[in-house]
Amino acid sequence: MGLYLGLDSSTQSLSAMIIDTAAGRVVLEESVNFGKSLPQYRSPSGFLPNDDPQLKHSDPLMWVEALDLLLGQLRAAGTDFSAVEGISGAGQQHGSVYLKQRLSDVPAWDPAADLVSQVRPLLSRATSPIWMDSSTSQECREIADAVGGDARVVTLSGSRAIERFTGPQIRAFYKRDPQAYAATREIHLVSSFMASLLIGKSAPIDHGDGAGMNLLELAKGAYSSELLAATAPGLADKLPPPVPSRTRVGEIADYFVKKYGFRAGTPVIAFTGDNPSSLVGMGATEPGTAVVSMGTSDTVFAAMREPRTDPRGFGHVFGNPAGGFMCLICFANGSLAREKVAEKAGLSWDAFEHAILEETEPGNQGRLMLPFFIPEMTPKLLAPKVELFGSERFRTWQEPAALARAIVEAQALSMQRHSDWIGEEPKNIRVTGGASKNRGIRQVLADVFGAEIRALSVGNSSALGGALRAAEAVGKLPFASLYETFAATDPARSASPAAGATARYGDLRRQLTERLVALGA
Ligand code: XUL
Repeated sequence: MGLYLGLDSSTQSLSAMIIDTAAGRVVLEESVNFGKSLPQYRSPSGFLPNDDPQLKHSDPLMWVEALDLLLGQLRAAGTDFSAVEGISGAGQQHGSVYLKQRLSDVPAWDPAADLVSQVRPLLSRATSPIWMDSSTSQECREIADAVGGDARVVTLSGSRAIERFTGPQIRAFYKRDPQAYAATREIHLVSSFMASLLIGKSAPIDHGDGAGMNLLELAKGAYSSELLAATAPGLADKLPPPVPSRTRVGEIADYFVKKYGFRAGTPVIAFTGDNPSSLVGMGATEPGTAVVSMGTSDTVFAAMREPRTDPRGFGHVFGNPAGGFMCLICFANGSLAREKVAEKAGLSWDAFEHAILEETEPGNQGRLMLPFFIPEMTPKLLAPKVELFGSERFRTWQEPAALARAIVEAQALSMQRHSDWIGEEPKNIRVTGGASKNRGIRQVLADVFGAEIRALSVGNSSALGGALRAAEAVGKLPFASLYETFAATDPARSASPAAGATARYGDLRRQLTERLVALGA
């Protein structure tokens, strides 16, 4: 039949997509929203509320429980798991899970009990720092100093030492709770943890997501002894090995065969990070097409011809799951900032779109807004700050339409400036994520970048990427032919630059650059 299952363990939900490669269609999509379906974890947005805005942790047991819940939902929806020929998936990047035992050393999951009660006693750390955490500046400094400076970290790992990356987070854990660190036998990324649950053993870490740890030596695809030593003692023994993304990491555990009816021996392909997975799901694993993903965070990413690095230190180089490398720039204040501005300006989401398209014009009469409601990584800003600037007439929250355009244009200009180091101006941009449904936002991206904007018909590109990666690795179907079927663009959701619009951004681009430079970017 050719059914492949892709999973996406993201900040707010765990999602599944099943594709049928023989019929060329998505069979079904299903999702568990952590806040709504698992309120007992007290994480309405997928992480534990904390008074300190820099601390962002999640309960990893929530992800475990979500897996049983999701598979149960899929079975209730009539899914015949015995027809699934391969599984892969993705996890939110950088987050880490700490275990007292190697998962390969624990008894097989018992199908008579649920997964969460079997994983609970294995945790050596009750919570997992996630990508939104920005509490490790001190540790980043220490790691960079230990290896001889920022430039050395970039050369080795493809990024500066970054607060949310796994290495600095591990160092912070080691410093804050050395006993618990010493009692930790294995540290997983969210991606390798989810794959481990499925195979009932320790799954390796793929090069795509592994590159977001500040621990992997990109050129070699192996952990860097310098970075390991700079991060925490004995770390090499606690990490699963790094592997190419298309590695078959094991077979589905008996637990899932007995409980949900998977076929014994169903192969599981290494899980990767949500962005690398999305690169596949968006059909963008060849250079020339950039992706703008507008979810909780906004990310801009693209396959790279050669592994360049960002001289300003904000962008990253990760592994491209199809081989080679990809670049990525992440903006924490994505949808959250757009939604906050819409709310403060008293605009519904439809009114927000209307304001951009019908009530304002490209260039917004020189008005811009830099909106940082939560700590930002690009540019690095640990204390939230919202700044309106531009023309003298733009000093208050009383101009809702101008505000809507101001934030969207500033975000697009910031994406453009912060991706200039890639050395290639994208002429084709594919957009994904909730905000990409907004016609106004698509038009601003087209105008600012002077590029054709296309959205895919499929919604969750990260889950789709998982299913496609399973089909490629297990079913031996080339990505190019899979893209033709599954990464088709939706003509109703495209945008082209309006005549003369791109040229109208010269002044705003200059203003924004000045502000970014003033912020140290
Ligand atoms: C990328 C990043 C985020 C998360 C979101 O570096 O931190 O995009 O992957 O899940």
